[in-house]
Amino acid sequence: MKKIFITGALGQIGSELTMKLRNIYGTDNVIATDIRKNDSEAAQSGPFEVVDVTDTKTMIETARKYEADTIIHMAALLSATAEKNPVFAWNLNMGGLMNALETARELKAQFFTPSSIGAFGPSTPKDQTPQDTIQRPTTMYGVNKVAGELLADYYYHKFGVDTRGLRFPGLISYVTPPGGGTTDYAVEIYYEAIKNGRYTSYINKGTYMDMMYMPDALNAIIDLMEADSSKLIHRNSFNVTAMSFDPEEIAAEIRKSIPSFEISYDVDPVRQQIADSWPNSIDATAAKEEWGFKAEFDLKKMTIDMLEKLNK
Ligand code: AKB
Repeated sequence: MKKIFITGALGQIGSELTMKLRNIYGTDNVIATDIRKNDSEAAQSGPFEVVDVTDTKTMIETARKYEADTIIHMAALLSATAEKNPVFAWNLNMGGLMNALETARELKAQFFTPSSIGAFGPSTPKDQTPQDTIQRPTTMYGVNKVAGELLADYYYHKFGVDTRGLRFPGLISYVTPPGGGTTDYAVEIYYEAIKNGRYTSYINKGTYMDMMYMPDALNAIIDLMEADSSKLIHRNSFNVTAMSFDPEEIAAEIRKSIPSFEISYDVDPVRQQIADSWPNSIDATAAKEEWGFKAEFDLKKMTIDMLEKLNK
């Protein structure tokens, strides 16, 4: 049985991933860690340790204590927060990643960390962005993600660490809200639709970005980690996506369930500029071919599920 050590386990992805992994691999085999403990299920339902990812010694010692054979490194600042404090973002995102990779090397563990559509930039082809293409991002988050993809490749080639990764689009979930991302509007809109019947979007109409529903994102992580290593050509990091829409399209979909729903705009120049530098839609063919990536939820199915779950 695996022994999985997760950083950022109380974050947007980590909190749901921890619970799903505990269901599959057993509660005691999934060690959740984060910078602080809270009352969430992920923190309370099984092993939990306070770990600051910039502290190399504590990370390695804690992972060793549990004899971890898999490191899932989720702790990171998202795009909009990173833009507000780029030096801190570099130190946390790159320092944390380096420590997590070193932990995997020391323990001879398998390794996963997410990249993002943020690893692309204004000179990247915008539509059906290929797996292998120009990556010259103009945000600190994007710089971190490109460097992270390369660093994970380096650890595979140089030290034989079994590193794997996905370029995630915006992730939508009704469980733990995201914080500090550019794609967060696509989560907030559902909460506001239920609460107030209206939403003021900080992203302008006509701005298309890739998105995915959290259950598909969690399955993608697990499927990639379980995939036959010899079939992986790309490893770090695969384009994955389930849908691409702009604020008007998601609003129209919500209106099918809440006909009076209204959207208005108060564009945030910082997050709009980030969104404008990212692709409209990415091509996930490599992920489909190399390890069978598949997404179950499109915009319609996700909207029905989100509204139903948030209504409860
Ligand atoms: C963000 O908006 O920063 C993230 C991402 C797409 O990586 N959701």
